[in-house]
Amino acid sequence: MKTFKEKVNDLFNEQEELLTRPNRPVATNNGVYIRYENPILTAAHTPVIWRYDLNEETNPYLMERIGMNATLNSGAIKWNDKYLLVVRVEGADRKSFFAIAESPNGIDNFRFWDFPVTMPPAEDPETNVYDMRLTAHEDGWVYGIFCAERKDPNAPAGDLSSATATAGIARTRDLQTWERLPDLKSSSQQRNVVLHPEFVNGKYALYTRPQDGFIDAGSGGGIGWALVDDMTNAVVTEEKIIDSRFYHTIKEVKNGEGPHPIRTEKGWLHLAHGVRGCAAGLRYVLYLYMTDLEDPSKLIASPAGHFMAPEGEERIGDVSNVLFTNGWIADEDGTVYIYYASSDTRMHVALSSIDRLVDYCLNTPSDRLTSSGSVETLKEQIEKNKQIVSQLNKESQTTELCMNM
Ligand code: BGC
Ligand code: BMA
Repeated sequence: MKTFKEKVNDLFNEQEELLTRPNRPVATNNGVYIRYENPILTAAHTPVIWRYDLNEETNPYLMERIGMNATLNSGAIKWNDKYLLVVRVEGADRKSFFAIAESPNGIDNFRFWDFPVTMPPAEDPETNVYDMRLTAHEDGWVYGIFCAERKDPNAPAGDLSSATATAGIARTRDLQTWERLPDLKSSSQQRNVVLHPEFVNGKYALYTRPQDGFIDAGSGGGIGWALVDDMTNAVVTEEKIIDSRFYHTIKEVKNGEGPHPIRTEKGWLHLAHGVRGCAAGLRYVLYLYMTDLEDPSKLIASPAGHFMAPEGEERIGDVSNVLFTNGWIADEDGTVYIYYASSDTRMHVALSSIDRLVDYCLNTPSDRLTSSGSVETLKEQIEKNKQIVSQLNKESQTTELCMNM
């Protein structure tokens, strides 16, 4: 029989093994990004000191006292040369909270800080918070914008599910202490609100996602854009849609900005999620688009379809058939670390580069929105390729002839 102390040691050792497990790239040939073998964070990565009472007197069976259910939709930032995620951790009690995990290389060895984030509640305290987007703004603050969810005050008695979604706003200088600012004021509910990193015409610029109800985007046409004077009292006065939803596409039901866009020579590079309905429920996939450098609200590239969709184990989880992202990090060398969650359960990383993602956006055909349009797009590529292939064949025949001589 192991002693209590030995069992405690086992817990720490097992976790150490999990945390230090090297992550390896998975061979793929799509040329756009590389997936990695292991999820970078799971509920089992949350610290032992969170979950267990390590006192033999109060926990003689060494049980998990506070269960953790999932680690998902994480904001990301490079901070003092470390890759930091503000993880949405969901407890067994279904409440989400934020906690920071850091890695020296962005692909493995992610480790949670000892304490989760203490996020001061809003004046009208919310029940649940989730999906933080981080923006190191040129004003010097790091902002975190997230969804603050409350029970719908207008729900009929007995309806304990209807909720309202509002954009919660906080800022920090050290990622340790967070100052809560008033929630975004908007005429509609809001989820997936993201702060652009630069001032635009001297104002703060927000990507928004107006929605009629808690789940339905309804008349909300897609990803919106609003300029705001003051983040300490952020009010959406005018909002325009910059990336629309369309019938029979991957984003027909809903879409939402992922992390804030990356500035590139050819325009702002955006990562977003698109949602469609099907018999199995909502299907969430990731897509990319680009907007103009001078006017980040002007769409300049809109490649058709999804960029990443759930595969294999990613398909299964608490909310299956979901990929969601709200964090990526672009390194100085152009490498892009895409942090995404699968099925509201675990976090992954995929690697790409600014050049590849921009090439993908500018050269992937856009959606002609009908089957016949898609066939035309395909035929154009086949025609061009047939010429290249016949040229290649001619060349290889010549080589063969030469070699046979
Ligand atoms: C969940 C979110 C989800 C939202 C809409 C919330 O209660 O926590 O993960 O996106 O509902 O379905
Ligand atoms: C929501 C998002 C995410 C979640 C997704 C799937 O609308 O905001 O929190 O990953 O649904 O459940």
